[in-house]
Amino acid sequence: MRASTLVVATAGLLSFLTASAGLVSAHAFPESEAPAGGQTLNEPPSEVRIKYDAPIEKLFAQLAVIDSSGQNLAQGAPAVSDDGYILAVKVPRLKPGTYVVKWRVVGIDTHHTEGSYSFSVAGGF
Ligand SMILES: [Cu+2]
Repeated sequence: MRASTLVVATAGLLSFLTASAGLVSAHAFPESEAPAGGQTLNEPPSEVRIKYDAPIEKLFAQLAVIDSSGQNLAQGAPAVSDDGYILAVKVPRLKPGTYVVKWRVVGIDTHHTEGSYSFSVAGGF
């Protein structure tokens, strides 16, 4: 009983904090990623895509897909959707292995955010 009350209170506080932060700034953080961080895919993806929780500036968006030898396999500059929420870049057919996605964006409030995560492509048969 007490435990569930605590969970509800914590969730309420978190949403309050999130709402407050949203009023003060619009730092852009990933809302979802495809492939997702930690995911292992049987079929290699044709692109890497990140959806942000706030619009980003097209001009400063960076997205790299780095293989185990340190090479960036992203094909050209990443594209930003018209509404500014989605950053995506094409990749060649990825071999089995683990890839690190590194992103760096500037929100429309001019604040920059950055991060990285990895995903894997399953080994051959
Ligand atoms: Cu900000």
